[in-house]
Amino acid sequence: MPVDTQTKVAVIGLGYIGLPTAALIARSGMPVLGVDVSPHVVETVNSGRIHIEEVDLDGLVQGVVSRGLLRASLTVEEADVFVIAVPTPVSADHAPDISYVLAAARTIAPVLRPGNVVILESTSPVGTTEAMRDELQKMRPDIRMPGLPGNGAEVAIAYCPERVLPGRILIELVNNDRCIGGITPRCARKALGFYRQFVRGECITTTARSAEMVKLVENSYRDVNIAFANELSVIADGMGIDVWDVIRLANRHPRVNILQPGPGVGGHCIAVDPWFIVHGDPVNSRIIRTAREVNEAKTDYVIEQASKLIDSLPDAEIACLGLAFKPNIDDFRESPAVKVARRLVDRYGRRVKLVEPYAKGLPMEFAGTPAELIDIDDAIERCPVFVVLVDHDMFKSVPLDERADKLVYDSRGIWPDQPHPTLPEPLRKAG
Ligand code: SAJ
Repeated sequence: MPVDTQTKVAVIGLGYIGLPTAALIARSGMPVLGVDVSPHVVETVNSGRIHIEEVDLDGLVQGVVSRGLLRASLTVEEADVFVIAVPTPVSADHAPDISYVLAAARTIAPVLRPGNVVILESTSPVGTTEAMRDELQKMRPDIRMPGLPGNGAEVAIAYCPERVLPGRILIELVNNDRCIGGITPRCARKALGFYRQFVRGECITTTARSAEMVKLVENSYRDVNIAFANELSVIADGMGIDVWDVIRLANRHPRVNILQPGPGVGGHCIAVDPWFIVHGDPVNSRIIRTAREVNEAKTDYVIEQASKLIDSLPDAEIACLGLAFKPNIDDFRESPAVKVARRLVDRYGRRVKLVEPYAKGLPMEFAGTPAELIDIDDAIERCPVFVVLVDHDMFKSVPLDERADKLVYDSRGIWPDQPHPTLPEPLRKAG
């Protein structure tokens, strides 16, 4: 579809989703204003640099800023399309907080004009797009909003969730299918026309409420399936069975595809979004809530099992392999590996060494502790005990002869050929 280079776009929130989205829209030829509350973010982007880590994003941002297609500001200006990509955190009691979305609505309300399209991309509890519409209507009674009694809405409001995988954001933003939910069918069609200009994947329209649920369901589906694998791993440990072997063999069934156990679920999405559903219907979300509990409990289980192994070799140095929340990325947000390593440092102090090829320095969670960052070669030389927390390719490629004499607790199953069992037999039983 030809790009309408006259369409002015404002992206509210320049975080992990907002900044790559703004840069990609700009690359397609539409002028984009990125708005953020942080002066540091605004300055960084305007100088053509980035404040987050994501593959190839630096070059893209530098290119579109230098061509004048993307600029950042603390204040919003008039535009044709507004894309909102602000955080929607959960509170300690798992209640979703949509205050940033409503604040973004209040930010754009003064510059809103008839003919505008407003799109929410933030992961949101069902009903948030309508709440955003109500907030806009409150501030702009002069503009007719969609889906309210009376005809002839003057602006279009839609929900279109991002569904990109960290580490592949730029590829997936363009190639993934998009689900576009309008407050009315007309709103959906308007938003569809916008996305078709820079998305190569299929764009499918639905209602705003369904689109909100689609996003939550995708991540809950994954959480439930990871919980199944994590539950199996604990059961198999108790029975003295190798869970990785069981999963590999069960997955040879044409209709079985079990995911991989690990030290818990990290990142900002899969461990959070299921709570939005549970909060929306606590009585009926039994599997979804239990899956969260199983995945959270797995982190404590790994800490206890690793500790038993460590206790069997008093005074030995311990290498924790990996801190990232998943393999081959430098993202430590909500990482179960960080939680496990931190608790081991609390228990075993300076005996614990951290190995993380993607860390530039010691992550802040370890500030003030005796923990030390060492490289994998040092670990192989110095540490008789290995606790594998992340399945980075670099760890997987360590050959057997370099680790055959190590006592290994492998929470990711990266070394099926490790000669001694993950846990000595008596420790397994005690687990
Ligand atoms: N994990 C396991 N076992 C597995 C798969 C994953 O323990 O078999 C763990 C990972 O180690 C990690 C966590 O789950 O700690 C999440 O990793 P992930 O790769 O499954 O997902 P994210 O959080 O990087 O991105 C997810 C994606 N959602 C789905 O795959 C349904 C992505 O498409 C979403 O856009 C993203 O959440 C988001 O922003 O919501």
